[in-house]
Amino acid sequence: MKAWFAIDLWKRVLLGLVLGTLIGLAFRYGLGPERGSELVTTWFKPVGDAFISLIQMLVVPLIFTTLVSGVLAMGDPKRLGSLGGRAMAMYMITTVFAICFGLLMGTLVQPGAGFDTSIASTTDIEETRSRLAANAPPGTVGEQLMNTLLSIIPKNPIDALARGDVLQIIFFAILLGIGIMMAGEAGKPVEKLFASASEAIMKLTLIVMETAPLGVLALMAWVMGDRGLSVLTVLGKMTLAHYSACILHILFTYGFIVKGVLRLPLLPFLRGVFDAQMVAFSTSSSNATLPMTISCATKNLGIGKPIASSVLPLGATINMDGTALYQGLIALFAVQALGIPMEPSMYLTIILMATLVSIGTAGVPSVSLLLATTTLSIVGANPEQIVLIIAVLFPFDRILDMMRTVTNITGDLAVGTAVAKWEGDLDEDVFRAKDPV
Ligand code: DAS
Repeated sequence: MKAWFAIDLWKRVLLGLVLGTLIGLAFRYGLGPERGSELVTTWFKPVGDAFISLIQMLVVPLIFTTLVSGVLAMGDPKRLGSLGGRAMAMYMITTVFAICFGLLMGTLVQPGAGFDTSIASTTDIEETRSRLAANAPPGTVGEQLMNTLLSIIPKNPIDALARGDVLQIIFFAILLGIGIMMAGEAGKPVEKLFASASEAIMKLTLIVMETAPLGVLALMAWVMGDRGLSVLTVLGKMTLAHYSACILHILFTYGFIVKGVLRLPLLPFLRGVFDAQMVAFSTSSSNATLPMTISCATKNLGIGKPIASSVLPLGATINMDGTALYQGLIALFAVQALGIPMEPSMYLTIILMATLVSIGTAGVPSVSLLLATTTLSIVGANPEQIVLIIAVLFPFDRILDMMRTVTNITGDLAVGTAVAKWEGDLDEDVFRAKDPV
């Protein structure tokens, strides 16, 4: 047993991912889709759900205690302004690059060209119509964005903590930290309380992350057993365009930031984010991955806790490069599949809309596909065509969402590394410790 835990966590998680995939495919193609799907859903999905619940259990206490103690550790509220400003700027820049990669691969691969949209069954279409009706956010994208920004202020912080509203928790934790700081000596007992609580929750996170190999195995066995690889046959070109765009964005955009801008070695970064990427890949949820993202940031990349506990929860909620990239790709898929004429000016509109949609997307599985209605409407798809395109994509979205979520959290960690370096809160000895050279 000791030998098992002596192995690097990322190697154990990778083993879980590979084994889970093979098990899932064995069930699906060995026992047939129905029987295979039934067995993996009975045996593996509960273990995977338990793992997701275990890590989600950490999100609220981790963000709240670490962010309050992080703000206090900064010592100067003005630093929050510079930190926040740099993070927001980096969020926007990397998101625009992500969409450009999505548009590039959508143009080169042409995933929608000659696509037979009649594969969408009437059931798929009806189910999609009701899903869209149930999830349709009120008002225009501008109003939705305004609502998202206004909703950041919690009327009742205890209720925000109870509901796990990440943006409201971040808002309240920052103000509470500033309040404790301004209380001077009278605030010291509370400051000590939050510092020790944050330390305890970080340790608890490390313990829970030891279950990641089993959790990832169970989730991959369920997903692959339930969905199989039909995404490659039905949406082969879309999958190719999406995965290649994400990989190019991770290697070139984040690679340029780490190596070109920060002058840090790229391999330790890629090695340092790998655990979080595996959890993101298997859970398809940035929010569920957040404890692992914060753990990788502090333990592997040497990012200071004040920055890890602010930039990463904020990023998990409003910085979703993979999601934005996919919105650009869906727009081109629809234009190609439906034969809609594409004006050059529409590329700029797609970039703007995809950026707004990615800000408004929550960090949970497959939510951004339902928000694609806005992106599809701006390229000229009518309501019936929008339902059709989403109905075609929905059955396979989980496999595509896995890569979106990996890209989302990798982008958060790249921005976190940059902001930590610029704020002088990056322990480069820790960062470089992963450097095998
Ligand atoms: N699954 C979402 C996330 O958690 C991304 C998406 O749906 O695009 O990041």
